[in-house]
Amino acid sequence: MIDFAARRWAYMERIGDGVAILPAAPTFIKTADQEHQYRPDSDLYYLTGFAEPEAVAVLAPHHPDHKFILFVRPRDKTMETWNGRRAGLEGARQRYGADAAYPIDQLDAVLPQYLEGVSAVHYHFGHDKVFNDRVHGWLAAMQRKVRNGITAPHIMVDTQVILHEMRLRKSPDEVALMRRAAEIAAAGHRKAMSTTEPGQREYEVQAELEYVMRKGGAMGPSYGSIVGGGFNATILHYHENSDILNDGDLLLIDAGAEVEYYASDITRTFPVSGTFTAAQREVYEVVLWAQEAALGQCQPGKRFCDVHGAAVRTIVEGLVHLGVLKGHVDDLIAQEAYKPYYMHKTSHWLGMDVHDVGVYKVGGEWRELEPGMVLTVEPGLYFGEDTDSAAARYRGIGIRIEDDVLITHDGYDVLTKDVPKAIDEIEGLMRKRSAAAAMP
Ligand SMILES: [Mn+2]
Repeated sequence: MIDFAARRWAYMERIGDGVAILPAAPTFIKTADQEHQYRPDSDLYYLTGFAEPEAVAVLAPHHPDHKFILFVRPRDKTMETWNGRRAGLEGARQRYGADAAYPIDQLDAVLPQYLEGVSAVHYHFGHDKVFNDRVHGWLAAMQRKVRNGITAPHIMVDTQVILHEMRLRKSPDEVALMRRAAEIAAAGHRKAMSTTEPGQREYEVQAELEYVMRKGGAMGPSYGSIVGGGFNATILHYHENSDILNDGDLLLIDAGAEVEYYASDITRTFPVSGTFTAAQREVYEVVLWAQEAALGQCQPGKRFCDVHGAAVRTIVEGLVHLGVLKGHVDDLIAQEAYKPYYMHKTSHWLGMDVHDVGVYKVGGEWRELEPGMVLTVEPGLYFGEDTDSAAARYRGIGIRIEDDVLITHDGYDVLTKDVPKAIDEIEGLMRKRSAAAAMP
């Protein structure tokens, strides 16, 4: 159970006499009058637990009475009958703990009063241009009134500076939710591995996997599931998931679950037939070694770049071993000779957002890993349709192995360890599938 009030107090302590403005995420139209499923803004939800659209939270630690203000949609019997329940003004106070609540349509009239006498406004200039303009409008209007003795805020601070640093370090209750998101997705991946058969469509495997995740209590996938067989496995963000899975091809699945707005993010690659070919095995072992090398860097005091550096070194050593690259490992790394086959980074932060908040460099230096940070470790190798002749033997092989990793006091904890990734474990799980199918 997340203690949102405790989070707000911790945050307000850190913004001092500043005021934070946190708007709800906009809704997006899918087609005509149909909306995409609503996903609350992570910053707003992190501090309030409020998940409705058309809302704004204001945190004003300097205010004597109203430190937490919510602007929300008022109750409306007809609208609620059609579109779902609303907390309304009373719910904002009683269920979400707001000191004051106003209808959202009073935002322009009421919000500026909470900015008087305040030095800094904390706000995320990210993506909502319309709301950016409103914030600027309030500040400009206040600055026009300074001759009347009003003090207008003169510092704009992005929520990246304080709030995103808090979100980067996961508390034990957040880790518990992320662990659940990881376990549910792991169960989905195991199900995919143990039901895939040659001749199936990619979406049939996607359906098995997503069924297990939703049935297991996830809100749904944390991002669009990638289920790609054969050459589709060499397309990093393949999303059609519609082709036939052929005997002899690899299947790459990159899919995670969302649990109370916390994400998991897992990739596994396995043979459609249940048995790796010799060429697939050679490449798979390189990627697995690279992941092990990268995991070895996941400990407090190591820098974010060390994880990628270890993966790249092992990938290059492997490509030399496979005869795909020729030369000295250090030179090949310096020349980025691996980029045609390994073109993405090894890690990103993971949390409420799949590519979670938190800057990667501090003062120009890659930041040090600390206990409570969660990152993915996901090296890969891809030999696409236009692979050069040196790698012709591996053409059509796309492999990525991705786990979610919590940095602990003495090392790391792999949250997604319940999905097999060693070759014999994968083949063992898939053999049970054939045995079950063969039973009378
Ligand atoms: Mn990822």
